[in-house]
Amino acid sequence: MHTPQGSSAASRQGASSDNWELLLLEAKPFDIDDQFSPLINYLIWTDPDTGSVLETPILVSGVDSLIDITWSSAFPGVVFGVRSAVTPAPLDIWMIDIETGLATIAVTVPISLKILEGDLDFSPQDPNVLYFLYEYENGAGHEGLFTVNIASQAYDPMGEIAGPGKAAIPDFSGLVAVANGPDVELFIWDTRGSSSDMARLHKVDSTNGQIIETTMLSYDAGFVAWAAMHPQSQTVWFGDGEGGPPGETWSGIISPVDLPSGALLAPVALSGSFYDAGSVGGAWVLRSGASVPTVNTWGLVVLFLGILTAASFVLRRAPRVAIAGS
Ligand SMILES: [Ca+2]
Ligand SMILES: [Ca+2]
Repeated sequence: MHTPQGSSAASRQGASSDNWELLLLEAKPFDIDDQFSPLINYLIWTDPDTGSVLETPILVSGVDSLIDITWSSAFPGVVFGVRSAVTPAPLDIWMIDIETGLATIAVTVPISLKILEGDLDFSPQDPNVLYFLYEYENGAGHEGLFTVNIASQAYDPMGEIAGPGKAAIPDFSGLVAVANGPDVELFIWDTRGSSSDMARLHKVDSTNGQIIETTMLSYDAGFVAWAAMHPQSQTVWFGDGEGGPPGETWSGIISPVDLPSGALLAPVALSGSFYDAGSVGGAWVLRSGASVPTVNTWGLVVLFLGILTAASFVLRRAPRVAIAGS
């Protein structure tokens, strides 16, 4: 169990009245110019109203240098994360226990990239399907997208994000997957929207990574490190790493915005000693003690029944095959 820390019972109650809580990921020591040194990660339950730490930060073990986290209703009790990679190597999707911080590999994706930063989000239509937006060369504008199904391990590389509205040297960061009828639309920030440092918000086709629509924002989004939608309020929060040119200290601002306009609502500064580097990842997590069958659980049941059916079919067929061959 966690020890309440740094906030009043009243604000704790207010922040968690619907059981959706904001879990941030910090990476220490974070230096924008030297991101390939090993980073120590912490999971931090955060009050979005005040920006304060709610409970004792949880040290992540089993992996280092995680750059983002996200949560799925199919896998209660854990968040999924990816780490930066100094040398191209198959990319592991990690599963991190939200109570203990212990990380284990969920899926290894057959992609070899030098990954700097990124953001994750699960599909609102299929809680097994994970989208990953990745930046794989510092400042060179090479940023791509892939999906992986955590249950089946099916992998779909979409390659680079492309289309009208893309900046000459884009810096894509911050990803949320939003339902639009049966479809999924991806919203992605481009923090190099113009020479005046204003950001762009792209709506992207979730099937091919093509930009559908671009909105020029009227504010400096800083260095967007992550974005995550509150499932009930539909408000999207993003973590603003820094407000100035690369190399500045991360400011640690979290901001709610309206979609699809991208309008900025009321930014909140993270506070407390654990936020000296801001947040590199963030997720809204449903913390509930209720034991509810999940899609993943039912998927395993269906798989088991399928194996039994197939086995009985093969056993019934076997004698006839032997007779036919003799
Ligand atoms: Ca990130
Ligand atoms: Ca995200």
